[in-house]
Amino acid sequence: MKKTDSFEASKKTEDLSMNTENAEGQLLTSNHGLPINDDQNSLKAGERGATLLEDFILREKITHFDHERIPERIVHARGAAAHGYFQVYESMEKYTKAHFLQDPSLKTPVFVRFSTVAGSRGSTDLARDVRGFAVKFYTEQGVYDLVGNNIPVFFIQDAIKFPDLVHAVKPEPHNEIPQAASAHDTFWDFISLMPESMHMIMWTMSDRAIPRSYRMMEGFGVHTFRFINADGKSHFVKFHWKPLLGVHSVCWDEAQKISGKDPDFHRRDLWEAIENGAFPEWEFGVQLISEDDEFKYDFDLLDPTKIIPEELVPVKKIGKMVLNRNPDNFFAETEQVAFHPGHIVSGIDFTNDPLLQGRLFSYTDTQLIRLGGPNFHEIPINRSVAPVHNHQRDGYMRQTINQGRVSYNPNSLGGGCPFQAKAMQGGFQSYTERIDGKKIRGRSKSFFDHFSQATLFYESQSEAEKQHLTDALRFELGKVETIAIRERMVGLLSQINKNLAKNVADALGLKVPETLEQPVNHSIPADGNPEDYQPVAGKPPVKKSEALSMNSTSKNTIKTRQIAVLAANGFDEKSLNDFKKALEKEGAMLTIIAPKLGTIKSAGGNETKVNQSLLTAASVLFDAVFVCAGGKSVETLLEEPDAVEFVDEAYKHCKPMAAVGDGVELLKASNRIKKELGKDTSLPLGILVDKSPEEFVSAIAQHRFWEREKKDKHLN
Ligand code: HDD
Repeated sequence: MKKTDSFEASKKTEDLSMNTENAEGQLLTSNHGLPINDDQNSLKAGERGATLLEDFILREKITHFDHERIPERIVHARGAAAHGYFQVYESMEKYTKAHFLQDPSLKTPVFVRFSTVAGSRGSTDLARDVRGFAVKFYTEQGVYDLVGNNIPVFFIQDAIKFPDLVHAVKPEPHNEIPQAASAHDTFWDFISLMPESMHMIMWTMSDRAIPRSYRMMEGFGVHTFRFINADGKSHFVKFHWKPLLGVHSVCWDEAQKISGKDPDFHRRDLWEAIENGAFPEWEFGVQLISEDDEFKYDFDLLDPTKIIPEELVPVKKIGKMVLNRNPDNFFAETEQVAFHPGHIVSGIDFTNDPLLQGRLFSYTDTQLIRLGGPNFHEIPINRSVAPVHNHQRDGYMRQTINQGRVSYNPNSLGGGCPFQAKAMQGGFQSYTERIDGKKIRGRSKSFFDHFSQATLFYESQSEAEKQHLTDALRFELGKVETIAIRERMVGLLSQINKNLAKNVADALGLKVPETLEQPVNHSIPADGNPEDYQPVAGKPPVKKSEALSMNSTSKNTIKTRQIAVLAANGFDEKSLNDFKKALEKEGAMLTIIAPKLGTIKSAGGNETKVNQSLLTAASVLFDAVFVCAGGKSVETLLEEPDAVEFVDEAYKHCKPMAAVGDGVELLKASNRIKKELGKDTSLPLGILVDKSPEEFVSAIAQHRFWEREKKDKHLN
């Protein structure tokens, strides 16, 4: 029995089981149930003869194969997903009547898909990119989709700009280059003309865009939504997912190398954690704002390029989500799942955020082409566990067999069924928001402060994070060929932080203009007066926000961390066993890496299984390195250039490393480490020689020792 089977079968799992198929012990058949006798040869006219058109078995097999592919998602094509459940901590009745947020004993099944945005289905997981974080709740009142990202803001303020944004970031249309990367001219051309994207750019250039794992990312609903309670009272709400493992990232050099060594790194990580029973968990948080406070802030709650700093409105944790089951079939579930921000339930409603309003159109529309017609809600993974009764009929691939002659409302022949649901029966009623205004194509002036929250984000980062953000901009703009685009970007960055602009400009061989002119907003109507569309200088809502820095994330666990153990014949068994015991007790996973596969013998003659050879393993795929003691073992490793490179790279990527006894000699074989070890008697940060396993556990929990990196002089 698989570990995951032992978990309480959710309602959705039961529902899916009606469509699951298992061929174990069964005969091979055609799609129509005919047992097949020969699946090796087509039907021919004579042994060497031509294949006959009559061969319906061949034709069925090839035809089905020819039609196996569906269009990939226009964005978020690359993804991985898992099943799980959500449970609220206490009733949220005061704020919302949403059924799944009332009863702490209720487990609502969920299906969650994580994704990158720009790359195609087969692209690398480690692209510098936003990550999608889409949650489908199968509630007793119908499907609720929270279609969010791992970044709380967006590039643009109005959905009408979405096709432009996506065309700019996707591979360039003339040569389809580059794949899954924003580091090219068309992306930065667009961005440099859209000052509203600056806050999001700070996030996407930060290490948040290269997560260590899907399991170590935050999620955000981005828009301001509404909670509506049973009395019809509304509160504005922002949604958050906070991972229990903390928020962690890799560094850019590592990300690029992982892309080669294991492009499925995040997909594999999620899959393996669940198979190993280390179920990923997130707390669900809400920021609640009363209706009366709609205009209390300097920014507009409807503007999706703004956050509400947690210092102003704290995140109230109201529940937990656990992912405990991998999909049975990638295509049927992960590929065919169809999310839509418009799938909501009573107790939750939209606001007039113009980005959200456009999304409400786009998602159903895209599923119609991607999944081939209007019945995609019947595909098992999309099917509601709440019963579905209405007068919608027919269309391609209809599964439901509706009985009776009535498919209209009102009707008397069907006794008026199905009945409209009263509010008390869960019938959805839109919030009766008062709207007074002229019909205009335009944007509210309250959306025009494009820089203050970008500044807040930058200034809330730790030194190391600022350095990484600067380096990311240097990299991305360094790949841009058009000098004018780089110059425009330096101009925009100087509105955010002068040192940031200077440090980026230096690397690009540019100068920051002495006098900082207001940047021109090119995103204006043809007859618009440019004066009316210039960004306004706002004040950051708070000076610094700790929640924006990954440095302040929880660093109290090493659960599921991957530890590389370097050893060869002659290793010291006791030191390995001591470390293994202590690390595994805390939930870390050890991989024994030796020059060759098979087994290695300890100095005492006992054999241990090798999990990977130096050929298949790579330092970038691990969180920390342990070098075993044992003179002969270390001697063998020293002769292996791959072993030396392994520790050298782990050092470069600021990972915790431990060596016992002669193991330190392998560390010294790396020039970088030798130089640092030689500096004074104290060891460089995160390097533990002859220390206890417990000290290594604490070091791994720190994730990285960024202090080892070279820093720019002017960072702040
Ligand atoms: Fe979107 C997919 C998240 C703006 C149009 N979006 C998609 C997915 C996520 C998001 C996570 C993948 C869902 C899955 O795993 O299947 N999108 C966002 C967020 C946005 C956002 C957080 C801003 C706050 N999106 C956005 C706009 C539009 C779209 C403004 C169009 C006007 N998004 C789509 C889409 C996709 C999609 C084209 C592609 C595949 C799909 O819907 O099912 O309709």
